[in-house]
Amino acid sequence: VAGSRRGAGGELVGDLLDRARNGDRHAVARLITLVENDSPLLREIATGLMAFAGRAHVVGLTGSPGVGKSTSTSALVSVLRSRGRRVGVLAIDPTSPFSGGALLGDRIRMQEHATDDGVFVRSMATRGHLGGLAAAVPQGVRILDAAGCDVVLVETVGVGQSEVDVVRQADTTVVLLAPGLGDGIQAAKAGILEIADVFVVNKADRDGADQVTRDLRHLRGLGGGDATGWQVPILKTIATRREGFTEVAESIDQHLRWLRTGGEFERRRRDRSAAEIEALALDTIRRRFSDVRGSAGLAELAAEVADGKSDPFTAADRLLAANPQE
Ligand SMILES: Nc1nc2c(ncn2[C@@H]2O[C@H](COP(=O)(O)OP(=O)(O)OP(=O)(O)O)[C@@H](O)[C@H]2O)c(=O)[nH]1
Ligand SMILES: [Mg+2]
Repeated sequence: VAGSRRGAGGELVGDLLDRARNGDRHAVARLITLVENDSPLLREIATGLMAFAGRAHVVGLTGSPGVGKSTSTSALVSVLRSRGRRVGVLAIDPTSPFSGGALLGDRIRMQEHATDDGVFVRSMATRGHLGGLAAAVPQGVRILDAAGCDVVLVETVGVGQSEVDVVRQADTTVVLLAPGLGDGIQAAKAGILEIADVFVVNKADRDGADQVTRDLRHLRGLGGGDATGWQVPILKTIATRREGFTEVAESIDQHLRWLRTGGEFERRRRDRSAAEIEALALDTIRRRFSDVRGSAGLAELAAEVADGKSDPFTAADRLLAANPQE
């Protein structure tokens, strides 16, 4: 079609979007790859998605490497499917030192859903540069949303700020812990306790699960109770035996109902949009700056600072002045 832009594979974005909306998993996968690879078609995709996204319940699942996120996700998918929901799964940067070939492992764990037309599973890797995840994940979520998923589960390893940022983009955040991972402390450090809407203590078949549960109750109590009226549930699961996930699904639904009654839903979605815009804008600035680093005298300025001929503040001002932001 004259005037339409074509992707690397020769597909029209509009055609891909139409197919994705009809549940064509190849189109969904292709679109997510385009987003992941920061394709020049990204803007066109984002524009095309506007009319079809915003319907799905976005649920973040986070926790330390090996806590059982993928196994739990798979078990949760089964429960949601039995309730007739269409489910999308986005596993973010699932390379963890704990399970080694996590990507392959995740595929195996999700295998049971591979032939189910109502389940879309995709992994998404970071693209290396800052801002990448926060900018890319919402588009991936929108694609799954537009493809008709009622629930989109976003699995992310809760170890750093970028993951916390990703989790912030969920409507409901499930934080998983397990005995024997030093998890309470880890989670507190990573700042993921504050963002939990639902706590799941997985590996409840192991010693120490009750202690983790008590620790969590204590930590929850220290929070002084949520003024907004949501009491964060603490649930126990055994993901390998699929035990406890009816309750997890129920809590997630309850949380969504609570979000919708109090106006919190809109507030969270606006926060999410703000974070996304910010990530995109910062990404653009960083890109400009990395062009700058190559071209506009950073080496000379660095030499001046190193030789004591200039102070770094003045040098930074000069670098910016030499490279105006258009
Ligand atoms: N005993 C026990 N083992 C479990 C349970 N849930 C998961 N596991 C095991 O824990 C290991 C890690 O599980 P995953 O589901 O891959 O954990 P993950 O959090 O997705 O791991 P990463 O994505 O690598 O961070 C696997 O060997 C699972 O079989 C459980 O409830 N009990
Ligand atoms: Mg995993």
